[in-house]
Amino acid sequence: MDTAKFCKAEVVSKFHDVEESWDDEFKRLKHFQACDSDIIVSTFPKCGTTWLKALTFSSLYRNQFAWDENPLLTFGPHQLVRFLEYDLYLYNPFPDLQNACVYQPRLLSTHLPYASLPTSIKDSNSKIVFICRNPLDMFISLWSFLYKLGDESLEPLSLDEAFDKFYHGIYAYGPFFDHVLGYWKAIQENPNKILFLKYEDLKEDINSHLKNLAMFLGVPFTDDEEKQGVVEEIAKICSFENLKEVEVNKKGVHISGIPHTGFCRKGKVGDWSNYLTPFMVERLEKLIQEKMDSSGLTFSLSSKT
Ligand code: PAP
Repeated sequence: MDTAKFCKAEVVSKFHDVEESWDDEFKRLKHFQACDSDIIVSTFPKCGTTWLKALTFSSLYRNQFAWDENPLLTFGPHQLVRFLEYDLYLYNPFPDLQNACVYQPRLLSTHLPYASLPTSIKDSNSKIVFICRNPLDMFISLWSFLYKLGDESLEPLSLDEAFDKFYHGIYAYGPFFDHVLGYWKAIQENPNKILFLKYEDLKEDINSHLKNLAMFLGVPFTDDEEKQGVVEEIAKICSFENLKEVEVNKKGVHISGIPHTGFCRKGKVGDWSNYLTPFMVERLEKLIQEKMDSSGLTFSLSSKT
């Protein structure tokens, strides 16, 4: 495992004012040229990005490092799978992608809506792994995250204020429902390009979803690997309980300035019930019904296990 390469890949960046720089960032990203072999982890924030990065990284590259040297034991998932828009193209239209991706094929990530992806991602044979989460948990996860990050000189955003913004789709990456439905529609048109996962399904049965993921990535688990328990080992190393305890995830700071602890909070399905008022729940349930309508996409709001 080449530690120096990962350190070199850490471009200087900081948490930025999204509204000011968003257009510029989108323009810079247009320079990105996807390769047919690229894998892109794509998510709406707080839907399982950290987990999916860990799972994809470990499955895809499992034969490229010794078992007890999984880079996840030393680096955070966000250091290993870099965001196109946050990390790489934020200040540089031509970032060093070779150093950003230590292993091959390239594994990158984005929070961009499908409609805003660079055309080369859509037009090439690159693959997209997408994860969504029920919007109630996603919203609470986001609110808790932003609350912790709040500028100390500003009043923190109350739950009511945050709810109002979320309900009206006011967020840097656009409305949650449009984002999720964008990928949902894209997969109907091109099922071989996108693997569409749900956080709650992974929570319920990680092993079979991990096998599907590896199959989709073109690196299916062999019978021998299955017998040796490789699937269970990867699930374990990527689990919330394990990632939370890794030194770098307890003490490290993401290049955006965000402490790594911010990415591992509770990792549960149904935590929304500890925060949302019955009125908020009713409004969100109606909104889900209205937005998802005839799409065929549904969400589990509580844990089935
Ligand atoms: P990001 O989009 O900012 O990278 P993301 O990783 O999508 O964040 O979301 C963080 C959520 O995933 C947190 O949920 P919570 O606030 O409801 O607790 C975090 O705890 C959860 N999470 C992080 N790692 C894992 C994991 N390995 N397994 C399950 N959930 C996880």
